Amino acid sequence: MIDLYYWTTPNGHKISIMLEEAKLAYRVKPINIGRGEQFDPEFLTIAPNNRIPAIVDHSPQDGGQPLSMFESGAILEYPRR
Ligand SMILES: N[C@@H](CCC(=O)N[C@@H](CS)C(=O)NCC(=O)O)C(=O)O
Repeated sequence: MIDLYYWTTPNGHKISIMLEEAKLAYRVKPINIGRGEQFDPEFLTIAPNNRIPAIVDHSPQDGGQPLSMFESGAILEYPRR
């Protein structure tokens, strides 16, 4: 399962569209950037650039620990089954 840290912006939509098209299971975790939620310390451990989108893959292909990733271009290139 992938957690998508998201807000309703074009960069957020890029990732929700990719996840839908790839038919991958994901949960949306809203980050209201208008309220400054991108600066919450818990979110900064996932996205130290204080920007959405970001993801946490709880089942990475290598069977390792949950993997967090930020930057929409990197997320789009991240290989998944
Ligand atoms: N280069 C980044 C840009 C991400 C970005 O600018 N996100 C905006 C929303 S579209 C954001 O989270 N802004 C919050 C802020 O700057 O504090 C990417 O492609 O992921």
